[in-house]
Amino acid sequence: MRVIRTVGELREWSRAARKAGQSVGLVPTMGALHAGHISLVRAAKVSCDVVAASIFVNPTQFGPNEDFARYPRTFDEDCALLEAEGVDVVFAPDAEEIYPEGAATFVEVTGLSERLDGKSRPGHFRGVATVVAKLFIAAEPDRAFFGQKDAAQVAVLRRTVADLRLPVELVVCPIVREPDGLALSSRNRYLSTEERRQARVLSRALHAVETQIASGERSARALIDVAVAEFSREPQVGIDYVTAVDWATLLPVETVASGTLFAVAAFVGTTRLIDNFVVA
Ligand code: PAJ
Repeated sequence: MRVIRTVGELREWSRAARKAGQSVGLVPTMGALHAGHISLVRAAKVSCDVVAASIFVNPTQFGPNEDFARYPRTFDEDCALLEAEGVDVVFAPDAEEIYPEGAATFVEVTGLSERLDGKSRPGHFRGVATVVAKLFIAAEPDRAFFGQKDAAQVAVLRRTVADLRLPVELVVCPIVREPDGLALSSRNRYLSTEERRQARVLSRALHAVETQIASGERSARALIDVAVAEFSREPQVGIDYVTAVDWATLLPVETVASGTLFAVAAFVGTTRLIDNFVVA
């Protein structure tokens, strides 16, 4: 497995692969890899001839009071995991390679970027769209793999790819969970034992909503109330949002239907966790 540090080398590698008739897959990550990330790598391995994973803790997607400085960085362990999965290239640039001195160009997805996580994390999706566009321009992948776990991120990136007419197919992979339902996240490692227990309320609330949908409830208001009631059993957990939205526009719906995104975000201690499901 090759570790590449510069955009120029990554592009050279990708172009050589394409020239040899190979399809190129890209799995963008911020490292601190877990089974959720690995599921993306496996999906990439299945449908692409060669696979690059990027590891870059992107400073522009963190707010001034967020966890950029203490975000877990486990590069050696990450590389061992990726190598075991048969990844061909790890792209691990430093910040100056992605944001050269004086960098002033950003990708801004208006509207969408102010909804869901973008509402409580101003500037977050501008940072995400910018870094992912840069990764796509550098790696020129045929397909790029993302988790449904970050469903609003997926909506923003679909818009970016469509608007910039980037020649890349976005592949969205299912949420990988702990046995008790908690969605895997690099931030789960911030949780104390007690917070880890409290964190189960996110998936429990979603499960309660899914059960109501299965028995015929379609009113978004009623379904949100079901989720909020479940959250109220864990009063230490602070709701950021509980919402039913159109997955493309991230605008609220009144009636849920097939394809509606039902999403939650909540603070467990100081750790912000998210989870969702898409109505079948
Ligand atoms: P990161 O949080 O490292 O996540 C990398 C990818 O893994 C994302 O597409 C995310 O949705 C996916 N992922 C995380 N947890 C998952 C889970 N439990 N099941 C399935 N997939 C999961 O998302 C980012 O990094 C960054 O915003 C990035 C796109 C790399 C841009 O900096």
